Amino acid sequence: MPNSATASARFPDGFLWGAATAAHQIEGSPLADGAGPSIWTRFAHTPGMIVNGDTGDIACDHYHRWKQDVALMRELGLKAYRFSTSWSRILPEGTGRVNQAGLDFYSRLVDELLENGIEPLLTLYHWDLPAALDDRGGWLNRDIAQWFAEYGDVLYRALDGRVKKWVTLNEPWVVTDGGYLHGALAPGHRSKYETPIATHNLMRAHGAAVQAYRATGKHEIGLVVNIEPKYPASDSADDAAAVKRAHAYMNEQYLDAALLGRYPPELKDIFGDAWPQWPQEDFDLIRQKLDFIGINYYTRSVTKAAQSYPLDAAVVKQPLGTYTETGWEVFPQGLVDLLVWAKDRYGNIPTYITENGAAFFDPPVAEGGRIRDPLRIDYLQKHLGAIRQAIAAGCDIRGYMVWSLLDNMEWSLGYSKRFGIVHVNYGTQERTPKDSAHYYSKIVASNGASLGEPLPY
Ligand code: PNW
Repeated sequence: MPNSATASARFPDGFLWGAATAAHQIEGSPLADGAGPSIWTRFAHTPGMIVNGDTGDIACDHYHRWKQDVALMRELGLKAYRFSTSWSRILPEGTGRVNQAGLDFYSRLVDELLENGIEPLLTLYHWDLPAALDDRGGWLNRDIAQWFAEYGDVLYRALDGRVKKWVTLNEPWVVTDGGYLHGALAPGHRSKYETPIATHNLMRAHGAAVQAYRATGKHEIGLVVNIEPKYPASDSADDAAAVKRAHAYMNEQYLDAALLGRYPPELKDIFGDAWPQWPQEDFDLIRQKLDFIGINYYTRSVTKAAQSYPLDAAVVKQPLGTYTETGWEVFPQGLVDLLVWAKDRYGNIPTYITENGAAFFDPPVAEGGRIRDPLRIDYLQKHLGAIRQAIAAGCDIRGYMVWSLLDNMEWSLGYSKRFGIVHVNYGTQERTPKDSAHYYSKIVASNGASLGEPLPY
């Protein structure tokens, strides 16, 4: 049995090493060249919604610096790049008229990636819904399944073949929990009644976009979810029940729908009279054959029964735990546990880790342009070790995308948290690879063999 501490254990041949970003978080220029506004353009311009009043208007200016950013990826030796397209750049009204200039931006980016030997992984929806569609009800309108499939179809026709790995949605749980239940993310609603409807329409849209892909696309398409394993705070029956609720709500809800064609029964207990009955034909649409799943992993939570809305569960902070700057516990074993759980529950579907990474305070750029970020290196080393353990346990893990290539706009936290392996100076837009980028680059070049070497600190 390969052991996570074995220096020589490489990853499987062809393992896809890369980095991830999302359109709204890095591009800037959200209204350039005929693009329509998205709900994030609107949300960020609503006073009080984002830390420090930050917006995505400039972000990392990737909209103008994409070529330089691809060159940077090449210097780091990345084999893949996961990014998202902005729906309202391509369809300013969300449906109907195509804005060719928006489509061309992504077409050039894809060409540049391919010329540099970097495989593109394209996510259709990373949270920036066209504002024009939000005005028509957004994720609460059942028609959105067709709107989303139409948007997907425009991209499939333009890019399939050059893009061979497609993702429908990024993290539907965050879209609904943040956007429709607690209101911390766009569009900022707070409704227990809307939440299951938004979830269901996201999943219908996912199904419709996969169906549309099968009609024109020739490669692979999947779904990306965030999974946060839940562990009980005690051995009490109440805490065990709280863990079951939290796990069903966050982890099972979306994969059960997409892969098993149903929702877990705990959701009815959580949402009570706000939980609708859906027709069987909806599940026939939602449940499509997927070529892979993507899993985003950041942390676990230790969970106890507590009065909370609507879950009746709370996270228990670990006195001996290590926490990142977003308050997330560093817990690599959770990644092993969840990958084994997913394999056992859903069958061994080819899986990519589509996001994993950490926000830590970085010191200022030192002489020689060096940025020392030992905590991020430690985080990466431990989580890659966890992936190797999961592979040894039989999980079909095909690749890893670090979150994130660049420091960027961390949604409602604005620019206050830095997840990049590359530092961005938002004044000058200068990019400086942190020590973690050099560390990761070696891992990529050695297909994981350098993971066993002593850390550079
Ligand atoms: C992901 N949670 O979001 C997103 O896909 C990225 O865009 C984001 O920048 C990154 O993680 C870091 O936050 C998440 O509360 C947001 O469990 C919240 C959670 C998980 C993922």
